Amino acid sequence: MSDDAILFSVDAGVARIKLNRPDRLNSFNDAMHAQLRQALDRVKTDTTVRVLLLTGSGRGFCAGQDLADRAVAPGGTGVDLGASIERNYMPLVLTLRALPLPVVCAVNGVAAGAGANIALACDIVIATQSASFIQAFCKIGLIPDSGGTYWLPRLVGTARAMGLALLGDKLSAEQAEAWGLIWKCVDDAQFESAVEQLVGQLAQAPTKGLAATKHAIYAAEGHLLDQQLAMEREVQRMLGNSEDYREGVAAFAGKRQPQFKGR
Ligand code: T3D
Repeated sequence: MSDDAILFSVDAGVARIKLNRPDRLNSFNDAMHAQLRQALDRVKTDTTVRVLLLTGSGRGFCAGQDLADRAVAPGGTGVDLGASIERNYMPLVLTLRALPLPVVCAVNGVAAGAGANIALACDIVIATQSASFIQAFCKIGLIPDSGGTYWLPRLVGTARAMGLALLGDKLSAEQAEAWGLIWKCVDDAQFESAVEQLVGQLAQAPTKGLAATKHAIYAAEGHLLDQQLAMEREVQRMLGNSEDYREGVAAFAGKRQPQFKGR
């Protein structure tokens, strides 16, 4: 096993981040947050990267905060969790949402606590059939953080959001797909190839257009129709000047496959 809390690589337009504390179900400690921040900084600035894949090592995706790092005990003093959220979880979620490229989360096993909600912060969530999602916070007296109270009602409606958050039951990947919490659940045997096919496709796609699409869809959550239409007009104006748009139209006319450059 590697000592690195994450594994990071960039190849053929795909940046890969693998959470790598499998003996702790890839739960977050400070080292993992720091290494993740560094990797995301590189993704932000490396113009060769056209898709980011986030996944986990071993049998789990991520079990949220490493509770072994929280030295609290009954009768003792509390801890300022707000400081941890401010320093680590908030910037992580906001960075994933803001990246100017598609972010795929491949949920390879259990995703619990902040682990579940960081998966939901990604643009496309694909899960292996044996994976599951657990809003574990209620079992330790906390609220769903890392965007949990924001994504859950939007993705599955208030009734299901409440059930998941207040009961902390395990939601299977299949049920998560059926409820619209995630994009897709794939048989365990096909999971790896499905993930590779997905990131391969996105790495060849018109990155600027995809980035603008994700940002427009997220912006729609706070817009009225006329505001959204105005936004679409402005974004389309910008994309009409992109190299990839010209290539897409030329490829269509020439009845050939487009060769997008992400510009
Ligand atoms: O603190 C702050 O900064 C505020 C932010 C908080 C964000 C949060 O994420 S709070 C929520 C924290 N997470 C949890 O409460 C989940 C805790 N884990 C579990 O409930 C279970 O492990 C799972 C349901 C995820 C999986 O269960 P199972 O039976 O498949 O595995 P297991 O046996 O419980 O776990 C395997 C090992 O990983 C085990 O270690 P051991 O006994 O083999 O030495 C277990 O202790 C360890 N582990 C799992 N989750 C965590 C963990 N160790 C530390 N922290 C964890 N979160």
